[in-house]
Amino acid sequence: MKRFFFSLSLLVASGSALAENPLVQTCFTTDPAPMVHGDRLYVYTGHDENNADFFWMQEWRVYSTDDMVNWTDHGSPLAIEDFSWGDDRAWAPQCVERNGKFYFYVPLHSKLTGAMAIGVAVGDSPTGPFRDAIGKPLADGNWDFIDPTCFIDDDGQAYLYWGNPTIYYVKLNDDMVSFEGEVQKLVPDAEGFGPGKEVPMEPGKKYGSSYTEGPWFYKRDGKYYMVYAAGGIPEHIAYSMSDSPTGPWKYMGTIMPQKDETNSFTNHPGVIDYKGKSYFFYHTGNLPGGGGFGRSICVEPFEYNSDGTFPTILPTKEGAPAVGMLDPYQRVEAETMAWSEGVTSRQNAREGVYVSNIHNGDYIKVANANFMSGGPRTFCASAASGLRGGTIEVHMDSVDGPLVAELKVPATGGWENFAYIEAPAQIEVPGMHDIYFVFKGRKGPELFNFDYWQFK
Ligand code: FUB
Repeated sequence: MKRFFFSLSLLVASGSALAENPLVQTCFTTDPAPMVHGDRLYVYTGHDENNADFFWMQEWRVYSTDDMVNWTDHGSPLAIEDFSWGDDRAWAPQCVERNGKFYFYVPLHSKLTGAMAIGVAVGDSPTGPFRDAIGKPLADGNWDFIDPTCFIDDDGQAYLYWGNPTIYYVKLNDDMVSFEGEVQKLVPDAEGFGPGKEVPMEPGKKYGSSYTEGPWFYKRDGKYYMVYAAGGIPEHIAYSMSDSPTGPWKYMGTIMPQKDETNSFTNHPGVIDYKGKSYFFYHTGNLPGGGGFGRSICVEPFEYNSDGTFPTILPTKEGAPAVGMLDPYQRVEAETMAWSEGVTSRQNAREGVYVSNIHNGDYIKVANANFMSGGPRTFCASAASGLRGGTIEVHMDSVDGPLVAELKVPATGGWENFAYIEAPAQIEVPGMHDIYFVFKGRKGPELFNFDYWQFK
């Protein structure tokens, strides 16, 4: 089959795909911490439990993209059980790379002190596996000890900041898992971190500043930025700037105002540049069934003002435009998706992450697939069913758009007995399309699990 490769920039410019917020629909995801490695953007998250009444969080998760619209679920490479000294509250993480190792800083509840602590795990790849790097907390013993943020300065000095509502920091040693001396304490004041509001139930008394939690520390064009959740509950996102990595800090104002329509009393920032554009990550409670303890990560594109300050960034449903496209003639993991309804993901040692909990009428959307000029001829997928299976209908551009293929998934003798199955393509669909995998079968039970797909 002859295929023509058009200029990437031409096709991307003409593509209209947008990241849809929230970015992940298969489970609740919180506290986004972006990191660029190679040509991919990774986002490390927490995971709110279904029907939770507090932040009873048990694991951290990783997602990645190379086009800002299709996100791949890498599962959970780190959880509370990986820290022998921890027992609960897998809160806001950040992962950074140094010398080919990936350092995953996390807050969790410590069995040693009965309070929160900062832990550090290490892995050889951005998706893990990760292991507790030191077998004990990096910093322990204080309810303030949450939400670590790490930045490695141009001179190689790494800084770790954290804290709610006090800010703490250390200069990490080159090993990234230890530091010399005492933890430094920075009590945020109004000049550095904005005016504090009144303390509820204590008329006339004000908090010392607007800083609340969730710091995100980085440097851009010689200036240091601290972006954070502010204003107490409900939170908005504000920022401060400095000429030095350890302050003094100057309050610079609000980035994302508190909006009732975010349906979450917390918010949490992560800021990064990727493929020449700037992105602001945050979370809302806007997945169906979500709320203050059922949050979901989102992204907005933005441009810094010419003086390096932030514009106001508002939460949207649309998110960020595509900066790339997907090749449907390569194997694509089923857990790579722009949007989905009804399905969740699971992972095992052999397949890694796969799509599960598939019922009649559920679907997955994959955006900006470039079929080029002449195909496809065949649709292939790997799926498993411990019952009677079902059908993957492959539609273009909407759930009831042109039908390209109908792939019958048989009973494979087990929910993890994956079989490779092919179906002929019924029509040609040259050019750029959004692909919809619409799942059909008996109404009621789970139909099958879905590991990967490819067109030929
Ligand atoms: O996700 C648990 C906690 O909620 C985080 O540590 C805070 O930043 C807030 O988002």
